[in-house]
Amino acid sequence: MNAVKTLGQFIIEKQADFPYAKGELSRLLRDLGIAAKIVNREVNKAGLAGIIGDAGSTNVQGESQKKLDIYANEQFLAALQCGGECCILVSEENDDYIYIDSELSKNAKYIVAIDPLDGSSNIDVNVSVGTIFSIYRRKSTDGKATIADVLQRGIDQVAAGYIIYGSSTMLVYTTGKGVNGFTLDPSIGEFCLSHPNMEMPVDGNIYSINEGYYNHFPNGIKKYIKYCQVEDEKSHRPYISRYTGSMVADLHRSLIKGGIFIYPVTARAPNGKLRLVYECNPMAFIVEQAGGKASNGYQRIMELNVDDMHQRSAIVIGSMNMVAKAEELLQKY
Ligand code: AHM
Ligand code: MG
Repeated sequence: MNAVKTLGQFIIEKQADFPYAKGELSRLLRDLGIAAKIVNREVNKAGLAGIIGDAGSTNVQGESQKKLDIYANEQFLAALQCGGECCILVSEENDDYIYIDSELSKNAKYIVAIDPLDGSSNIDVNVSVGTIFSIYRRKSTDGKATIADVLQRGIDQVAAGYIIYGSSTMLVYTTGKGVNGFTLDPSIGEFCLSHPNMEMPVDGNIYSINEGYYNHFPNGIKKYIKYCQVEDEKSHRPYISRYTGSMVADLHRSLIKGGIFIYPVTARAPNGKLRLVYECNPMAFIVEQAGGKASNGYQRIMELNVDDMHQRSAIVIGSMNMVAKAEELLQKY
């Protein structure tokens, strides 16, 4: 009989990969896992709990907030406050970064950036949503952590992960030594290792992009979409198109089956829609660790400078060869 390995056991085991680790990152990951279970419980019964729908407020980006956006944000903040390992939280739902001011956190070394509930427009219709997180080590050595600690590039991430609240709930994360996926077993309330050493196929035949905006796309993206649709047996084209409106769900599928996810600049979103710090960078870290590629079409996502914690970026991410082809066309046209 195969023994079950829980997320908690796995994290402790992997701590040995970091010779000087004192267990802080492990505890931080554990705290995020606990908050994920609480959010999962509410997402699962959203229709019953009166928490479907808009909260009547907007976030810093002027997007309307769902009640579950706010709930998830509160849960992750509470978990980090109790954990004592995180000094600053950056969230899609908060205009400014939040100092974690608890007695426990006074020597905290880590900064967490989070999109607590990504794809939240899908909640009301029972389609998968996700959480995306990114973890940085603070660079300043004394006093309070500063904005410079927050504005680090993606290559400085020490860990990143996502939770997908789907037909099953999974937590997938990396600390820079490969990618591992854990499925929540609701009967024991634990994330259990189900997808060890995830590797993204170098090629695929599924593309994810909101084609409704076709007329607003740059020429290179239009050419790539046409390339996906051409009949060519050798390269398995035409490709299949899948787009849920939840980046986590679309990328999770690409990670497992191979594929490409694109959110380009558009006439209406001249800098792209997705946020660099808590959407693009963590997903780029995971995808690269699984053998895939992530860029804005011209430059590696994780090397982009961060000037604003809510800044947006175009993103072309997924299987190595598919991303390379999209980049080639973007740069040519
Ligand atoms: P959100 O953070 O406000 O939920 O927006 C992010 C989501 C992504 O998950 C998804 O890929 C994208 O927005 C969908 O946007 P659009 O409806 O413009 O295609
Ligand atoms: Mg989001």
